[in-house]
Amino acid sequence: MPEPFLPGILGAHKRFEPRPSDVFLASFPKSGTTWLMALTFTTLNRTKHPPCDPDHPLRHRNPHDCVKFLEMAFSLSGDKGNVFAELPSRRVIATHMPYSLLPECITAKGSGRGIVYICRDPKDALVSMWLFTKKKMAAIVAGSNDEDKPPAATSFTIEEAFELFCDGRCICGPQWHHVVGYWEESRKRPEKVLFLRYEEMLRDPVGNVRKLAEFMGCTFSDEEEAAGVVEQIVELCSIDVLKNVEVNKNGTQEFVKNESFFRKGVAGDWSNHMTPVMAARLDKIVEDALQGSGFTFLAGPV
Ligand code: PAP
Repeated sequence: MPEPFLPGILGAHKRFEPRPSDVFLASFPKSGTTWLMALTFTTLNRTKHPPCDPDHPLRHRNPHDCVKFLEMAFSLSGDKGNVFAELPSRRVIATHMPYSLLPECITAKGSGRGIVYICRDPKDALVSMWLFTKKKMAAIVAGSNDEDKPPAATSFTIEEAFELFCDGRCICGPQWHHVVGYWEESRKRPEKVLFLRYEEMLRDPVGNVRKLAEFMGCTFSDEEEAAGVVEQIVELCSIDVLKNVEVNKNGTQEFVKNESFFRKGVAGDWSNHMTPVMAARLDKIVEDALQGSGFTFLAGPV
């Protein structure tokens, strides 16, 4: 964990007050969080904001403005108020924290609070994170008046990113530990943790949105199914639609342009940036680390 994240994590542990109806979206960075935020927000709020509404919040707000990160919100608010206290129920809250770092009030047995985890092939998460980091560093450098700007911020190579990732030295790393922590919990308590796979969601978005709704206790009615509401949610939250929303083309979050959250949105893009030798090395590291866990990234539907 980078040091600047620590006060936010501590703040979440000390001051977050959960509600039984909360839904937590957990992920290793660059695994499809933004997509999951959009799908969850739209699914839960579909009565108030029908997905076909031309004025739907996602048509003028970035998903990161609709769903906040637990640790980041506490980090930004310092010792001041708890931004989540002001939100109406049902709240949707995101986190990149590993399962082992979640506040006990969220994980406690019998707490009834739902966690949806999204997992992605580590090679694609790595490539996505590397490209995002380069963009973020370039934006920080461009916005800085400091004479001592890091001179070669954007020259961060895939080889450098790869070595750090293989060592588990990246935000929330090692990635495979992050995934397995949630996967194990989803096996022990499937009613508490829903484990989704980015690649499966690309293959069958409608089926996965149905699964998500069922998990959150808001299954689509026959009327909604007949009216094509699930398909409308999938369409609204598709990368092509979200990419073209004005705020996602020109808006910003803290040091990050909103457009950086929407790149290709496919499975297997790693092969355009990593050599087969690099891929085989990472696959082997992951395979060795996961031995005995019963989990594999190569599995089909879980
Ligand atoms: P975060 O950790 O900063 O929140 P996150 O949203 O988890 O990022 O991951 C970004 C990835 O999800 C990007 O992948 P890529 O770099 O390989 O393209 C991004 O393109 C992808 N993504 C964002 N929105 C969608 C979407 N609606 N459908 C599918 N993929 C998406």
